[in-house]
Amino acid sequence: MRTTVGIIGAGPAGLLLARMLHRAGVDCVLLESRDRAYVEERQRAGTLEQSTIDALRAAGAHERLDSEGMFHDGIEIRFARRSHRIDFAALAPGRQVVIHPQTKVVQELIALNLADGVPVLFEARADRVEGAEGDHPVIRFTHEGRQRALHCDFVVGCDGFHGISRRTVPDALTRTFSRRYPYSWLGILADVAPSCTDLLYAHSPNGFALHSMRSSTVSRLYLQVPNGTDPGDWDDERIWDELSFRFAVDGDWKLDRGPITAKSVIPMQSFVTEPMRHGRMFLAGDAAHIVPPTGAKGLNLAVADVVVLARALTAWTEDGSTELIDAYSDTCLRRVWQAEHFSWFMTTTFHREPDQTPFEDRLQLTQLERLTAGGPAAAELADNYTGLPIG
Ligand code: FAS
Ligand code: PHB
Repeated sequence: MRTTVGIIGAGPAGLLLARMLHRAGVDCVLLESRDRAYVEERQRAGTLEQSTIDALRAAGAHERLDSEGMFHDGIEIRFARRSHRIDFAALAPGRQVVIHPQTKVVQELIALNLADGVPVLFEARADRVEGAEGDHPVIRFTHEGRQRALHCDFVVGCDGFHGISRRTVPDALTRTFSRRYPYSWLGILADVAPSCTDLLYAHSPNGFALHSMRSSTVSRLYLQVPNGTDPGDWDDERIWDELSFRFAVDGDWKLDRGPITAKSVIPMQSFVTEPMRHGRMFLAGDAAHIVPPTGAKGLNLAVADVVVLARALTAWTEDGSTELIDAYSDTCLRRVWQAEHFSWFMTTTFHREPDQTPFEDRLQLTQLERLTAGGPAAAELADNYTGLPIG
């Protein structure tokens, strides 16, 4: 097989890149190791920032977003039994976020790519990338029990944190930066209407909790738990009791309960690899960086990477120019590190470390007071949360 751009991974990054390249007339082939049903049903992100909304609209991949998405002009922050709203309309005029699950984004992008005849090969596992240092890289992959080769001009690793593409880069040529957090999230899906209008982030003496949603009848909630927590140790009543404690606020608000239909524990890690390029292979999305989900940036960073890369690969195809290709890694990393900092900031402000001291408790409360006082700290939060412009 031969193509201009060989893409590894049919997550949001790979699927959106394939659509943008196809619409720009650039040939590509997308290899995905899992089957279509698995990829379409994997529960993950839920919040899209303005730049992602804009990118999906520009790529003609917004029909379900605009018809099913739950658009929000703010978030709620709760601590010390008080609630505060971060008003995006006032602090980041013209920018919103939308609750639109990653599953729906992926489903729409798969349908659009297949309808346009973009070669998306499911159950096609990339085993290694050869010749990335030269002008004709090859992806060796296994599909339908056969060893096959995809000859490319460029390879893009959109294969997530556990994929193979990052490992193709020699250790001596890469720098990695990482932090693991001493806590995880227990995430649930529940058949109950959300008890809040906007996303609700709560700091409490027992730790962090987040109330999100998937529809007017399905809620998505998370609570901080110790690393290594077994979801089986948390029955519905224990989960709802603990969430009610963490969301407690003066007044008559209460957390509505319902049957929990899914439970999972999500570890928290910050990670960046530099550079995001090795010869004719580029890394995009979780293959290059991950963030703790507190800032809702993971999916959004993946989108921003491929928007930058699609422009660069299209320019090369049109006139052989390499300026944008050569700038790809630095352009993306500037924004990646902004999002890494914001995600670290949100995570360490809202979560209680296992050995946290009373002094650190007070620092967190002081930081939360600054964020909710409506001044520059609130503006910076709104700016980051609704998404910085894509470079
Ligand atoms: P993805 O990991 O989505 O996709 C990579 C794809 O590559 C997968 O389909 C995989 O099967 C495929 N692949 C891997 N190796 C391959 C190989 N050798 N050959 C072929 N294909 C291969 N972000 C948020 O903003 N908010 C959240 O709440 C949130 N929750 C998360 C929960 C979990 C459990 C995880 C793991 C992540 C979460 N994230 C969240 C982050 C997540 O949404 C990612 O940022 C997003 O999926 C990144 O998209 P991609 O870079 O496309 O990678
Ligand atoms: C979600 O809806 O899954 C979600 C929302 C905001 C976050 C993390 C997850 O910060």
